[in-house]
Amino acid sequence: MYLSSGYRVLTTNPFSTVERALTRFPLKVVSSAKDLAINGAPPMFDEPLHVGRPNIGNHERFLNRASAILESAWLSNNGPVAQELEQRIAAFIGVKHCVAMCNGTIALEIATRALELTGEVIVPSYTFIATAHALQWQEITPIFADIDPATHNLDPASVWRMITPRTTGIIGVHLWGRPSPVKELEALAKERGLRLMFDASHGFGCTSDGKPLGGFGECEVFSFHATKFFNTFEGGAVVTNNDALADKMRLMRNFGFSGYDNVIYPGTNGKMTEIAAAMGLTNLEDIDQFVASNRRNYETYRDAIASVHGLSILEYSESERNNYQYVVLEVAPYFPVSRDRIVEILHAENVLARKYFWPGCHNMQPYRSYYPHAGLVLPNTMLVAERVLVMPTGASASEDDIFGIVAILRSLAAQTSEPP
Ligand code: T4K
Repeated sequence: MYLSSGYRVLTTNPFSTVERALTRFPLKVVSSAKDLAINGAPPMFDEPLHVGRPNIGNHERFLNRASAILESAWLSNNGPVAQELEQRIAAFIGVKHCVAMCNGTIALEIATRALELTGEVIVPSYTFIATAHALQWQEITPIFADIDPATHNLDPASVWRMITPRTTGIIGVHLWGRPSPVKELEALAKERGLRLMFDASHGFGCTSDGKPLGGFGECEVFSFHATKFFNTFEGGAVVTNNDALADKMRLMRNFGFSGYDNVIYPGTNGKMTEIAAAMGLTNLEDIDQFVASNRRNYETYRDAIASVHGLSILEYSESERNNYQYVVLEVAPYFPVSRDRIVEILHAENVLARKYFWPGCHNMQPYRSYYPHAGLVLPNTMLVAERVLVMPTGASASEDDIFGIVAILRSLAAQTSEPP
C-alpha cells in the first residue's frame, strides 16, 4: 500500500530473524514517512547516538593510576607511566620502538620530518584531513592518489601515476582499520626509491596478512584520540624498528633537548602526559572487551542490513584481526533516498551518523584552491565519498539501538516514487 508521501507501509516477513527482533524492539514503530522525526514525529532516541563513543576500560584501575600520578607529582616529560605504555605497546605490536606523542597529528608531523620528507608526498584524498594537513603544515605538498572502491584504501596504480621527480615519499592509510595494500606499496616505494610510512590511526589491534599493523614501512603512526579504538583521551604514537629514527623522534618531540641545557635538533612539544598514558595502560588491559562489543555491533548491523535493498556494509576480513571500530555503510545510487537526506533523517532521530570522509581532502581548503580539478583523477574517491555513511557503535550502543536505526533505514528503503 502506497502513501501520498511516497512511502509504502512495510510488509513484513514474520519468520525472518530481523523481523522477529524488530517485533520485540521497544521504541517507536516506523512504518511510514509520518513516523519520522523529520516530519514532526517524536525521535526514535531521546539521547544522541554517537559514532565515536570512547572505549573506556576499568574505571577503578584508571582512578588508582591517576591517584598514584598525583601522589608522585610527576605529570609529563617522558614520565614512568608514559614509558611503561611505550614498552607495552611496542610488545603488543611486536616492534622495537614506540614513541608516544600528544596526538596523532603531531605524531604524523614528527614522523614525516624525521624521515626528511620534502617536495611532494603521495597520500589518499579519502582520509581524515590530518593526513594531508600534517604535510602541508610543514610546507610539504600532499599529492592525492585515488582509492580502490572495494577497499577504500590507496590504489597502487594511482599512486604510481602521481609520482613526479619531486616525490619523496608515500603515506598509506589503513582506513577503517583495514590494511592498505602494504606489499604493493612496499614494492613500489623500493622500485622508485621513495620512503614509505603509514597512517595507522584507525588500525590499532588490526593485522595485514596476520602481522600487526604498526610493523610496516619505515614507521607507522597511531592516533589515540578519544574516538579511536584505543584511546588515551588525546594521544598518538609512532612505532618503528629503526633505532636511529626512534632516537630522532624522541628528540623532536621534546624541543630537541638532549639532556639539560643541550638542544641538538629543532623540535616541538609532542610529549604524552602521564594521565593520558594511565588511560592508555588501563584501556590496553581491556581491548579484548572493546573488540567483542564492536564486533557484536558490527555483526548485528551486518545481519540486519542484509535484507535492506540498496544498502551494503563494508566487511572485515575473517582472516585478519580487526578492531571493528567503524561500521561503514554504502548507499547504492538506486536507493530511493540520497545519502545526504538519510543523514538529515537520521540526525532528526538522534542518530548522529557521519559522512566520513566526505568530500575528500582534495575538496577541502587549501587543496581545493590549489587543485580545483583534482576530482578528475580521483573518480573512486568521489564515488565512495558520496556513498559512505558511518554508523553509531561502541560499548554503549545496544542491540535494540541498532535494530531501531535499521528500522528507520528499512522504512526509507521502502520509499517509492510511484504515485499513491
Ligand atoms: N589520521 C587519520 C586517518 C585520522 O582519522 C585522524 C583522526 C588523524 C590522522 C589525526 O589524529 P588525532 O590528531 O585526532 O589524534 C574525529 C576525531 O576528532 C579525529 O581524531 C578522528 N581522526 C576523526 C576520524 O574523527 P570529528 O571532527 O569527527 O570529531 P567529533 O568531535 O565530531 O567526534 C566524533 C564523534 O564522537 C561524535 O559523534 C561525538 C563523539 N565523541 C567525541 C569525543 C571527542 C564522543 O562521544 N566522546 C568524545 O570524547 O573527528
